[in-house]
Amino acid sequence: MCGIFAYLNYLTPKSRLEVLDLLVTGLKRLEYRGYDSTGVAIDSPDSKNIVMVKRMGKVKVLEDAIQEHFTGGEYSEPVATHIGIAHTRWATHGEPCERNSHPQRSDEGNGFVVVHNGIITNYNDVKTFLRKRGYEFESETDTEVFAKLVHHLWKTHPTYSFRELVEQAILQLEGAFAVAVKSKHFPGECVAARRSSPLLVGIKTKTRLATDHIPILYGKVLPRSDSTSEFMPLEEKEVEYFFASDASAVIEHTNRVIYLEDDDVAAVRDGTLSIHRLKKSLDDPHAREITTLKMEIQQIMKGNYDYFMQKEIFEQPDSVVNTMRGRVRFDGNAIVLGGIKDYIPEIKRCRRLMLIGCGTSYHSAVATRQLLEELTELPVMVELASDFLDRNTPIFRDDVCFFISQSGETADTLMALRYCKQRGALIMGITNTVGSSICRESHCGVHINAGPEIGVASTKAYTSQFISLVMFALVMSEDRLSLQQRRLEILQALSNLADQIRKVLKLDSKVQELAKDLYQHKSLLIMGRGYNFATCLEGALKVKELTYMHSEGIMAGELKHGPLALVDDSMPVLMIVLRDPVYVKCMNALQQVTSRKGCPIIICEEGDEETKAFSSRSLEIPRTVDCLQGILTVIPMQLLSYHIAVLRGCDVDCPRNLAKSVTVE
Ligand code: G6Q
Ligand code: GLU
Repeated sequence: MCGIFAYLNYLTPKSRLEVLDLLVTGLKRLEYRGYDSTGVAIDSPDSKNIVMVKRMGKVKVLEDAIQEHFTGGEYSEPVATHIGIAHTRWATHGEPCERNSHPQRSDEGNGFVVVHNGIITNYNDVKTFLRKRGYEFESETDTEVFAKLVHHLWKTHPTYSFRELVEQAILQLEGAFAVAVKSKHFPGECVAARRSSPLLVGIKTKTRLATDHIPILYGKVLPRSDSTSEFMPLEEKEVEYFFASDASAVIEHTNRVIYLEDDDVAAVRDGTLSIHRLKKSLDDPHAREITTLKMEIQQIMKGNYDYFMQKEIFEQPDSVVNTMRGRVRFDGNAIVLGGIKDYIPEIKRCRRLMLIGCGTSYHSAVATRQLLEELTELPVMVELASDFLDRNTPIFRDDVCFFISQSGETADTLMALRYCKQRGALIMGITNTVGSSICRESHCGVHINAGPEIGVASTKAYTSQFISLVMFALVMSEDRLSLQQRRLEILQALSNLADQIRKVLKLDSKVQELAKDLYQHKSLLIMGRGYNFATCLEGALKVKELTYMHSEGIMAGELKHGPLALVDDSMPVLMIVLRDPVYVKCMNALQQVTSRKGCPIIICEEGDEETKAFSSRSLEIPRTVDCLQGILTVIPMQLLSYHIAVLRGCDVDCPRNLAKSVTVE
């Protein structure tokens, strides 16, 4: 859930102040992942001790504290080799406060300090074990047991290398986590490991590396004094390493990264990186590949926008095109999804499609279900990952299961994936994050290519997920003669989508005016049905998470079964009424609302005077094919929640209690 960032410079002199600067910048890039408290650890000026600064609150608070704390001239002296670790937390165990912030330490002398992402589930047992051996705990975190366990192992196994100590500790722990560890007993060394939480290593050298592969090593570790011959022979001497929870924190330094896999332990000693596996399995590769990232630094900067979310909303004309780029050929009406094309015959033979995700990603499944049913002629089940797991849902070998996730790391979705994989289903990942766990564990999939999404509230990922699923439906119906007319109509609409989104974005100032009417209210009901029901759910989620107002997405068909009782002249209501197959039914709902003195804001089609006449406040959006309308209707909802949040003084990019990547169940 949190952000881990560590930086090791080997024979590349940097002052501690420069190192701190790098650490803080790294944390700022990761802040969207969790942001209730932060901390850093670096070497003391004589390099014999470790100094930590921790603060409650956001990275800015830590940055100010660092400026106050590290004032001495000795912090400006260059050091040839140094390792600093840093963390931005999203508390799971223990309230957010300085004491519970990371790095957590092994003892008063800061022998081992650790930053940790995720949860150690058996921490209580380990705590009891350590308490019996005299350890006293100073925080409520699960993390602290890790630091103290490493310390205990160090005392009882004095010949173990740093990596071996960390490995041995991890073998005793259960849960889903990633860690980076620093020790004053092993200066200049860093060890990092992952199990179910993301972690990557960035490598920066002056010239290109001699190899693109880091061999994987197993078994006994050499004692500390032994030669380093078992390590990867990096020919470069001067080298910098970055350990981070995701690529956005390293991209400004290097585009060469290794994505660690579960049970990998990465260790740097004498400037050399080695990767070890905790357990050997038959299908393990022999090496981890160094990947070259294509991401640009500008992609993760805010540019002229006030917030990342705002930037990401306005990027949608481009991001939807990027999702289709190289896949949809509008001239020949052909669609190729490279990541699944070899599996299409198998998918066509399946018993049913299961679409599984959480939050916004789940809503993209709701939005496209009807079209998938129509174009694949298969039963389509749409599932919230958490509920799907709670129910122990029956899964069969001839099921095709889609896992939809922007981050590709959401724990519930990943658990559901593993559950289905074990039962022999075909696993398809729909993610935005190349190299993420969901990507790697899927048999096949579609990268939605929306570009990095930093704002915690998902916007452009939703529209790109939507389009990816539409493209899949089009691929599945390629050889159905009876569906060709429908396919052409959709392809035609896809080619106009970017321009239509631009048009919708022009409603921004009008939406801002509506936000002024709404922001002091306590609640907002959003009603619609058919292809636009998903927009109601997604709009209500955006309003809740960004503005802390109550909001509900209501299926208009359900109105008279209960929700109508909420409607009176003071309840804010927004209704989506488009000229699609359920228009008449939506009009009935509109009448039911207005006859209870409700004054709904209406989202309708451009020039639809008849519908507009029902309200003094409306937003007109361009007409497109029914199954793509949801892309155009969700954008005013994204803008509306954004403007209400700004007016209410909420932190748009970092809503309270939330984090971008939910790597805990
Ligand atoms: C919404 C949030 C959230 C998100 C889920 C699933 O604005 O971003 O609902 O969609 O937490 O996340 P992934 O798509 O990364 O799996
Ligand atoms: N479980 C740890 C804690 O509560 C780490 C949480 C995180 O991932 O930020 O401190």
